[in-house]
Formats: sequence, C-alpha cells, structure tokens
Amino acid sequence: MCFTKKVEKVKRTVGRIQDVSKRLFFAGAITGVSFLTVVAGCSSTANNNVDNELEKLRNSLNEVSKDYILFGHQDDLAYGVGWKAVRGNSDVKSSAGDYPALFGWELGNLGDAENLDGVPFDSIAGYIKTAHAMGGISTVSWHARYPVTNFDSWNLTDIDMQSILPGGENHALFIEKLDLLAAFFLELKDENGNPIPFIFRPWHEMYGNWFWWGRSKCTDQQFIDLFRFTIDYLKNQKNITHFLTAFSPDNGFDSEETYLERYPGDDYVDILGLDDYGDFRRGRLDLIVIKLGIVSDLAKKKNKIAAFTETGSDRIAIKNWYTSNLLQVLKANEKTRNIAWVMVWRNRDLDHFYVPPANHAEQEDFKLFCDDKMILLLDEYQKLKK
Ligand code: BMA
Repeated sequence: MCFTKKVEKVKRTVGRIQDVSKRLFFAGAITGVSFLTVVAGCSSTANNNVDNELEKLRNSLNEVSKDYILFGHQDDLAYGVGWKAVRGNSDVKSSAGDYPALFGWELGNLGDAENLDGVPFDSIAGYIKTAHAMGGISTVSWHARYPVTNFDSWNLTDIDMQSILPGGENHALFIEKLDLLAAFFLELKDENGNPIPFIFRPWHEMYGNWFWWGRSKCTDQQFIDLFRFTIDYLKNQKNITHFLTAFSPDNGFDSEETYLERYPGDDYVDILGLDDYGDFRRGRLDLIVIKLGIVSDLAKKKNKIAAFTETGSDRIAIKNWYTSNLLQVLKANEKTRNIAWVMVWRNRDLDHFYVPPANHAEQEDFKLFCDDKMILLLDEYQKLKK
C-alpha cells in the first residue's frame, strides 16, 4: 500500500487506537504501572532479524567513529541546486564524485502528500530504500506541526505542552500525529520486506527558542515526557524497533550538565548529537570544538555514539568553509575525531544551499574536504565495511 493510502487508513482507525491508548493509560495510572510498561511486554517478541540489523548499524557507526567520519547531506537524492527528483542525481556526487554515506530526510507535514519542503512522502520512503540498497544510512528529522493548532514547528502561538502529554486534554491529537509517523516508519522495508534500520532524530534543537518544543514553551520535564512518550509509543505500542534514536541539541549548552538538562535518559537514546550553525557564523570554532568534546566525552562514558547531527554554512558564506572551518573543527583533537558523522543541511537553490554545486567557486574546497582520509563518502564507507 502506498504511503498516502496508508495515511487514510491510519486516519480511519485513529479513533479506535486513541480509545485503547486512553484506556491503557488510565488503567496504568490507577494500578501505578505505566501503560507503556504494560505494553512493553508485547515487544519482547520483536523480530531477531530487526535487532540484528540494528546492531549492525550501531556497530558500524562505532567502528567508523574510531578513525573516520561519515559525510551526510540532507535531502541529497531528492533535489539540489537547479534540479528536482532526477533519478541518480546528487549535488554531493556532482561536486565530489560520490554520494554521501549518510542521508538526512525530513517528515514535517506528515499527513499531507508532501513534506514541508515539497518532497512527496512516497518519494521519501523510496529514497530511504534506495539509500539503504546503496549501503548508505538514513537519518530522519521531524519538524512536526503542533498537534492542536496544526501550526508549523516555528509557530509559538498557543502552545500548551502539558495538554498533549498523557492525561492532557489534547493527548489524542498528539497520538494522531504519532500514528502517522508510525505508518511512515512501517513502510520502510527493503526489497525482501525486511525493515530498514534508520536513525530517528526527533525534537531536535530543544535548547533554542524557535520550536514549540523549545525552552520558552515547555519545562525540561515536559520536554523529557514528550521525548519519552514518542519513543515508548513507537516501540511499545506500535512495535516499531528498527531505529536508533538521536538526541540532538542546538549549541545552547556549555557543560555536560547543561547538555543533559533535557536528556530523556540512557534507555531512550543511542546517539548523542550536536546541531551547530551559529558558532561557525560567529567564527567561534573554539566553542564548537569544546561542544563536540562534551558530546564525545559523554558518548564515551555512556557507551553511545557521538555525531555532528546538523551543521553548515548557508550558501557557503564563509570562504573555504569546508577545509578552513569544518575540517579544522573535526580534526581538532581526539574527541572531535571520535564523532561518527557530520551532516550538512539541504540544497534548495542558490539562495539556500550547504554543498557547493558543481562549478561553484567552493567546489574545489569541498572536494579537498571530501578527499581527506578521515572523511568517508558512500563508496569508501562500503569498502570499509568489507
Ligand atoms: C530549515 C530550512 C527551511 C526548511 C526546514 C525544514 O533549516 O531549510 O527552508 O523548511 O529547515 O527542512
């Protein structure tokens, strides 16, 4: 069934699921056992194969991180500067000769036919399958609409986080969004029908004030509840287990303690990330090195994977940004070298891009960056796996 049809099916069944969810939650509240704990038992039958594939992905990232850093690009196969939906196209490939090893995708506006950047959800599922077939890794972010008003992620009007959490009067509307998410994730299967392992990076940049799940719109505890409920619901209620979860703060922290203020807990997180554009813009490479160091140290202590989950210089406004900024930061020390991947944001057009398209003045610098022994594109990553 194509994803759009599946969405319709989800919408039809959502009322029934909400009822079950409410009953379970309230039953749990009465007995003192969270309903998520109750349904957790159901997932013990989780397919071993799924677990194996997920462990392979985790191990692969751990192995890579010892000596290399994978290069990733948002929406790489979907469009680039001057093209859209051309099979096989990629701005990273046209510029540096190979596809990225990691591909970022975005699920904002789930429930519509297209995501918030105009990419059909059916196509996104297809790109994730293609990326997997090529041996690449997909990471998925979700600029979710606020479930009550359906305003976009950046709209901070009328946010009442408590109302969408378990027990809140709008919780059912949140469940409706999670069901759409679950339906999409269930579509992610390879040609043999096996679930494709991927990285889910929800509720990112939670220390900023630009998203409805940011600092100004919810308490740390409410954020943690939101994050935990999302993961618990997918895993325990929907039995979706073929993903690693990334915790992906923006640069608004300066110590392990402040990095962890909204951390949902070790049981909920596999990857510790950092999204940082601002420190590059301000020329504060020193701060990025410190922040990546904090992430890397914590990952080591907690036996997690560290990653530079989002970064870039829009329109490559900083000359030779790839070698004079990004590579310097990544090579700064043992800690920064220990991150598993770095991902830059999307190439919409010449007014908004992060990978220089072919023949752009920054192409040579980008190639130099990609040629560095530490940085892996797709082909090099495949060779390493063998
Ligand atoms: C932002 C910009 C927006 C886009 C959003 C979600 O950084 O690229 O144009 O809609 O990410 O992908």
